[in-house]
Amino acid sequence: MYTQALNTPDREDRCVEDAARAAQFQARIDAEERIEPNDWMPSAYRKTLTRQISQHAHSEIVGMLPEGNWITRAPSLRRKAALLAKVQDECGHGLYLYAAAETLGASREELVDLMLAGKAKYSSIFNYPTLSWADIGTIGWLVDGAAIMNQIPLCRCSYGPYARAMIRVCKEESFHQRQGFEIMLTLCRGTEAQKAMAQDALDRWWWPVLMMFGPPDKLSQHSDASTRWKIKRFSNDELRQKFVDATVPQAQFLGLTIPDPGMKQNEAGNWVYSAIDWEEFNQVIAGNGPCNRDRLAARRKAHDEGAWVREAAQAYAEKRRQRTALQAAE
Ligand code: FAQ
Repeated sequence: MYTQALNTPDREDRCVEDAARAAQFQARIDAEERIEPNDWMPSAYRKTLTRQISQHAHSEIVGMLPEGNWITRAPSLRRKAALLAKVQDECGHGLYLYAAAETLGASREELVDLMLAGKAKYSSIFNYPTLSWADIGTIGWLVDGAAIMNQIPLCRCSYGPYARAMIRVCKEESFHQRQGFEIMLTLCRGTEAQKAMAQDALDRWWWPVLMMFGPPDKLSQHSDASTRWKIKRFSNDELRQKFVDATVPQAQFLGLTIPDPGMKQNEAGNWVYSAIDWEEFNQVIAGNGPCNRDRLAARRKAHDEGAWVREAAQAYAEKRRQRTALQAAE
């Protein structure tokens, strides 16, 4: 939908960069103006947005797998309907995001191919297994909770199509977070075994969720440029801290223990957490997490099995194009 707005004949002109244009561009950003697809932009801005938006899209699509694993095993019809709707929402988010990435000139096919070839990243969090029903509650509560913390500021991102896509995504993620928290509340108010299941899920997901916010600020390669361009409004560590501060009282309300015995509240009221195992994060993003291979194999299989749908859609579009051309010629 967005791609139709692209003014392709001007594309080469738009690539001609000079200092004056770059200064004008930065002045627009500083004045909080939105950058739109046909506006001139530095190629590095286009590149980093294509990278971030496509990685975000891949995360939504791969993120369907850990929860999709529980649709057939949800404990009631109501839980099943809610989970099915949530997983479909994540698919929708992936589609808005691919459309937003396409406005920057990359095609969806090329972006998806990079992911299937293992060359494009997606969020580290989706490389962990969902072992019990409590994992579904924990994903909604913590993974969607972390996603919202990161994505609310993206609604004010300088690039219009991304910022607008984020508004709807955030509304849906808020609902997902609540349904996850409600699953946790039900388990925590249930039997001892149910509460133990909830605690076990929190123990396994806590540290990987903190890693979702990305490397510490001093190691984040893209942060300086993304902050200057107002793609990022808060740093990785700032968002991680906001998330921890918001989550500790929720865990206390549930009666669960965050698996960080060293965690303390400082004078400013922030919860100071222990060191994160960045070696684990590096391994996961290098393709060596517990489920990386399974996730990519599942996406490749779905892509291959869906080839007929893409071919049928293309054949239909071609038929319509020919019919319109014939009608115009009459
Ligand atoms: N996993 O220099 P930085 C969701 C990479 S959606 C994997 O700090 P940046 C919804 C990073 O790409 C979750 N890779 O990078 C849902 C870069 O590598 P590159 C996804 C990571 O971009 C819920 C390198 O490390 N959300 O959960 C990760 O400035 C439930 C250096 O890092 C988004 O994508 C990671 N965790 O900041 C779905 C939000 N962190 O590209 C289903 C948009 C970093 O040079 C179920 N993205 N890397 O090869 C962002 O806000 C940013 O891209 C950050 C990273 C904050 C993720």
